[in-house]
Amino acid sequence: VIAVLCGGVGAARFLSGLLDVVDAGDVVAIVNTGDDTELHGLSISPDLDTITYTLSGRVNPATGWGLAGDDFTTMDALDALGGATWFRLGNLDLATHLYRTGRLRAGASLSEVTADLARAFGLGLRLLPMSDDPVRTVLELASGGEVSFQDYFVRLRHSVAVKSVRFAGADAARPGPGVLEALGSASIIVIAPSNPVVSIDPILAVPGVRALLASRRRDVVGISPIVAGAALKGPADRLLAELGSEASAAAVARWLTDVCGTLVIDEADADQVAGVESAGMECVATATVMKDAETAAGLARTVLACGGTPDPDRMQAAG
Ligand code: FO1
Repeated sequence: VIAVLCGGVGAARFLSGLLDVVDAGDVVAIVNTGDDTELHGLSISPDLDTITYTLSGRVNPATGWGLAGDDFTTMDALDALGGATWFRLGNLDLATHLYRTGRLRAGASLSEVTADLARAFGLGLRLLPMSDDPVRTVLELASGGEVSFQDYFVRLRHSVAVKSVRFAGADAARPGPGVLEALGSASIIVIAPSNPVVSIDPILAVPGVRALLASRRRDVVGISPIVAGAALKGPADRLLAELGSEASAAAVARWLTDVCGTLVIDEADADQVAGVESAGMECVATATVMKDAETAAGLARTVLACGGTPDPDRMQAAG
């Protein structure tokens, strides 16, 4: 089994490549729910949906979230009523949120609903929320006050400086069903190229997860989401700098070194290898910018070949 800690868009792209080289039945994705939000009375799980939509081939390719070909006439009608429309919910996307909300209201767990949605979208891998209990990323702004993740990321377009980040509910959250078992039995654990601050840290904050990865750090392989000093998408570079670190592969290594033994960085960052190694990690430089399916598959092969305990199926896939 290959376990992958996932955020949103970057993780979804990596999973696409991974599923080109191994059987979906061997993959378990453990997904951040700190971005989750309630809007219009609907329970919305953006990272779970981005992965589901991407792996089913139905994601809006221009944005990396929502559904291709969706339209927003319901949003327009809501706007005409004076409703909040800053968080864009397409008509087809709304079906997912209506379904999830109805099931949760009827007593289903987020894990059960996620498994049913994954099946409905034809996915073969296991998609596990990091917890079925509410965990919400909260950002304290340098200008004062706190905002939810989606307020920060979408309404404020992450254009404000952040002083600190916390994960409300994490201490009381239980790992989702199967999460610790998958992390304990996987032959390799991959930290996808997601934002270490607001996508990976929430997963590590779920009680038991960080300690388990630390005990298996030699089998944990991460992929730097920072390439040549910048994030490919989103605010990871600014957040690292605002929180006292810096936007570099070596800084990502320092951020993850207690739970991760190997960092895969982009070939553009060959000058960062020494910095990654001085953080106590193995370092492999390769093409990590997943501009097409071939690059994503190649990255997956490289990741599988450079970490974890021997597993003939996995090694065969690594080529
Ligand atoms: N991101 C935006 O920048 N603007 C949006 O209006 C927006 C709507 C949206 C609706 C559903 C969904 O699943 C994701 C959505 N996202 C939007 C992305 C969302 O903010 C994610 O949390 C980020 O991609 C970070 O993972």
